Amino acid sequence: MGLLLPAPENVKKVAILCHRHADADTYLSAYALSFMVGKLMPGAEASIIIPDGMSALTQRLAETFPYDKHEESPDYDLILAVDIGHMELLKDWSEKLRNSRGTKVLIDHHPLQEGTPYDQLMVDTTASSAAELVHRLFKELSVEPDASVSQALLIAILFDSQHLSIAGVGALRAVLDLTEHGARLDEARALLRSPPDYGEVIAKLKAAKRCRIYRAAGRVIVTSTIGSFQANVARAFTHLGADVSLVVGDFDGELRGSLRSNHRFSAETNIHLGTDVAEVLSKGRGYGGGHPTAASFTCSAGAEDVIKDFLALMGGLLHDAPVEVK
Ligand SMILES: [Mn+2]
Repeated sequence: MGLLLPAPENVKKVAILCHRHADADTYLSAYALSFMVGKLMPGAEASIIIPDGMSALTQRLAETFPYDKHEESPDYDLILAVDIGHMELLKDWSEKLRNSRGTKVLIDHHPLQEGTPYDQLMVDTTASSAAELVHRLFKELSVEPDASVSQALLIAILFDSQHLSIAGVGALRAVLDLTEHGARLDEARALLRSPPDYGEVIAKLKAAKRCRIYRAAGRVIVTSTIGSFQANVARAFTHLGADVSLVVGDFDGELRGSLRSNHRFSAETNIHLGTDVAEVLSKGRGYGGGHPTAASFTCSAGAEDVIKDFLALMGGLLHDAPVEVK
């Protein structure tokens, strides 16, 4: 699966492309690739391109691992796209990539989409991060990462592998090798820790203080009200062990609701929070939908009415009326 890059003398401009709203994996992989381009093609100018901003975490990481901003070029001789997933995630760069006359390379751990315009691929869906593939590329092309690049790749691997909990052997080998090149695990973990958002903390604790607990068919259902962070609060209730949670709050004269359930509940009951709950609750008075274990809705009814309707709906779906636990 070795990549064949164009000869250095034919490359003046290189674009290293991240997916939109860049996360730690795509950005730090791009950071490492720009170092690699500098080693392999010292005469080329490498630009990291971030189509639609960065996540808050990535913004913080980019202070430690900064990139040089260059004026956008009309075209590039080489485009390295990393951790892209869907072409739509490139925003306006999707067309620029298609129309480019340069060599287009994809380095990705997402499944390959049909009809993509790349000339060369390094795609491995068994990798838990794109950074793991970038590390492999350093090996294949015999480029030694320095301590900063090693640290960047280590952080990206930790980020995308949920702190190695879903890491495969390849990622673990890469981690070991990166630490031997100067990366530090303790520092990587520290850089990934986000400062608390106290607005969210207070919202969670207030909602917890006024939550109501129900049992139906052996399951635990939790409802509460809060004016903001409904989704985070609903998720927090499932982290506490609730099977299903509903959190509602007024926002701009409307009622907003968030629903969460855990995977066991979803698998065992087949209740889809998007189609079975959010859509039903908002029907005729708003709109809603979502995924099996995460959904939301907006509607014009009052909080107490919606909670009552939700409990009745869950009673029907579970064939057992919820009973409040006092
Ligand atoms: Mn990734």
